[in-house]
Amino acid sequence: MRIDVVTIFPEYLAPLDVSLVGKARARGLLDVRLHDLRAYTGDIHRTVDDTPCGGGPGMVMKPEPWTDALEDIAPPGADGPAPRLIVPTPSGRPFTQALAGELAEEPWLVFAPARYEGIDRRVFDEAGTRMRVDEVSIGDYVLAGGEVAVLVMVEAVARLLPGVLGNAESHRDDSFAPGAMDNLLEGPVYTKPAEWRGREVPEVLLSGHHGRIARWRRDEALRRTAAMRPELLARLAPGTLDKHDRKL
Ligand code: 6GU
Repeated sequence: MRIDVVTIFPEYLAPLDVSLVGKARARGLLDVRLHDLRAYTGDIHRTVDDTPCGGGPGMVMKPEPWTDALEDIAPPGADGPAPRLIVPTPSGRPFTQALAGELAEEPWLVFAPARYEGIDRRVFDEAGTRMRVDEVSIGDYVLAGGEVAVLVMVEAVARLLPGVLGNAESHRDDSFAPGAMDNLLEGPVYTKPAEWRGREVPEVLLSGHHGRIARWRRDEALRRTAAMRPELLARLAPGTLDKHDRKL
C-alpha cells in the first residue's frame, strides 16, 4: 500500500519510522511519502492560511497550496486509479475498526491533515470530482491539528495489511474485531508467574482446557463490554448471545 501525507509539519509524523509501521515500511509492505505543504506555496512567506470569509476567529488554509500538492501527488488524468483522500477533522464521520479494514483494502491513500480552522471547502469539492474523499474524525474531542489523527489511522490500517503482523490470528480476538468475539471488548490478559504479590492468574487459564478457556474469555469479554460500553452490548446483532451467555 502507498500512503502520501501532506502537512505543514512533516516532522510531526516521525513516529511512522518506528515500531510496527516503521518495520512495515522497511520491509516494503508500506510506501509512506511525506510532503511539506509549504513547498507548494509561491510567496516569500510561504503562506498557507488566510482570514475566514464571513469573519470569525482563527485562520483557514488557502486552497492553492493544497490543490497544487494534491495534483502533484496524483496528477488529474493520469493512468491508473486515483487515490482515496482522507481528511482528518473533528466534524468527520467516525473512524472505526470497520473503516480501518475498508481502508486496508485500498492500494493508495492520501491524507490531508489541516491546522487552524480547516481547509477551504472548495479543495475537497474539486478533489471529489476525481477521487473518493472521506472526512474522518478519530473521536469526540478536538486536536490542534490532524497529524496525530493521521498517526492513529495509519497505524490502525497498517497492522491489517497482509504480512505486517507476525501472526494473522492476532487480529481475531481484537476488541471491535468482527467475527469470533462478536465485536465485544477484550477481557483481561495474564502472563507468568502464576502467582505475583499474592495475586493469582485465574485458575482456568492454567487448566489447559481449551473449551473452558474460550468460555471464560467470552464471559469476561461480555462483562467488560457491559461495564465499559453498555451501548455496544445493546447493539449486538440478534443471535450473538448464545444460550450460555444468557445466564450472565
Ligand atoms: Cl481527525 N482532527 C482534529 N483536528 N481533531 C480531531 C480529530 C481529527 N478527530 C478528533 N478530534
